[in-house]
Amino acid sequence: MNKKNKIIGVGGAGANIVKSMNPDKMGNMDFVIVNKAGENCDVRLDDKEALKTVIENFYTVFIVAGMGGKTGTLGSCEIAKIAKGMGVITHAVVVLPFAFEGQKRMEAAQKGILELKKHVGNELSIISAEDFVSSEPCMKSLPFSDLFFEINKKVQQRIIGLLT
Ligand SMILES: Nc1nc2c(ncn2[C@@H]2O[C@H](COP(=O)(O)OP(=O)(O)OP(=O)(O)O)[C@@H](O)[C@H]2O)c(=O)[nH]1
Ligand SMILES: [Mg+2]
Repeated sequence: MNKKNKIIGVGGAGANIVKSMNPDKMGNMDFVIVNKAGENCDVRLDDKEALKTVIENFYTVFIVAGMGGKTGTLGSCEIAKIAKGMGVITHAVVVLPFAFEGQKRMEAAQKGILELKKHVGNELSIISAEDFVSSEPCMKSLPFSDLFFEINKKVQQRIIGLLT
């Protein structure tokens, strides 16, 4: 059988993570960016019909987002719910914010994860930006943008791990 997979990047972080991926390393993978109105994307989160079309017929969907903002947090739950309802195998790989982004953002992220778990259950892979950076001493001196670059790579590696 010709397995098909799709990565759906949701929100700003989801979009950046998807754009940073190397398709040559991802096998038979399609990439879609979902974001809110006014943001550059393939599908808008409020276009429910388009969202269903994106999910339809795919063997496995990987939802990717940064937690703690609005679009990625709410959107990943919404997409997971639709995908599960359609009987599609659905994983979510999400990133928890840095501590310095504030308590409010972290709480929103944790709340989002609890909600997401309702839809994807154990198929949830969480990468803590804070833990990742503090576990690698060489990261300390890197600028913010490079940290995101490293985390984006980590998300890609997680998905590759899930594929094999
Ligand atoms: N890995 C990675 N994480 C990011 C990036 N940009 C933002 N983040 C993280 O993702 C979290 C959510 O940010 P965004 O994705 O920009 O937020 P959003 O989902 O678009 O939400 P709204 O814009 O508020 O609707 C942030 O708090 C950061 O921790 C990125 O390029 N890569
Ligand atoms: Mg955004």
